[in-house]
Amino acid sequence: MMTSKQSLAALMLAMVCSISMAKEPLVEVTDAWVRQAVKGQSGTGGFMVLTSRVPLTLVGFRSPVSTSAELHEMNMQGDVMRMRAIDALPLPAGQPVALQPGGHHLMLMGLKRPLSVGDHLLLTLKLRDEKGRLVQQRIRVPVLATAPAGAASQPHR
Ligand SMILES: [Cu+2]
Repeated sequence: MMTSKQSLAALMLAMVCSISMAKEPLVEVTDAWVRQAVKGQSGTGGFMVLTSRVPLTLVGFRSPVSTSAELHEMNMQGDVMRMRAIDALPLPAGQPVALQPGGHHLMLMGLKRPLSVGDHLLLTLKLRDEKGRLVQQRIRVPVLATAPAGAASQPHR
């Protein structure tokens, strides 16, 4: 038999749990993956599709496995594909925005360890809302050798 103090604590815990369960992440992240990196390799790319529920701007990433995590874009300059860091990528409400090979992507630089297929790593998305407030969302991303099947707009079977 629970004391009233214990049952109150249990009730409060249940309330806290239901609140945090109900709070869905602002950004739905699908097909996220980071490309494997062998020993001695200093950087690698990360890819995902981001669909925000409200208008947000992606302003960067953070990961415990690398000293920096930049948002990059790729552009053709003449015949040469070049990439450069950008500060922000708009995420319009309800519209999927793809970070993919050959386009916008996440660049992990200064890798602290090799990333092997089967590993998972934590990534923090740094986002800014329309009022300029910083919102952070944490995701868990698998390490793969190539893009997951179905990532390229093919319907799921
Ligand atoms: Cu890059």
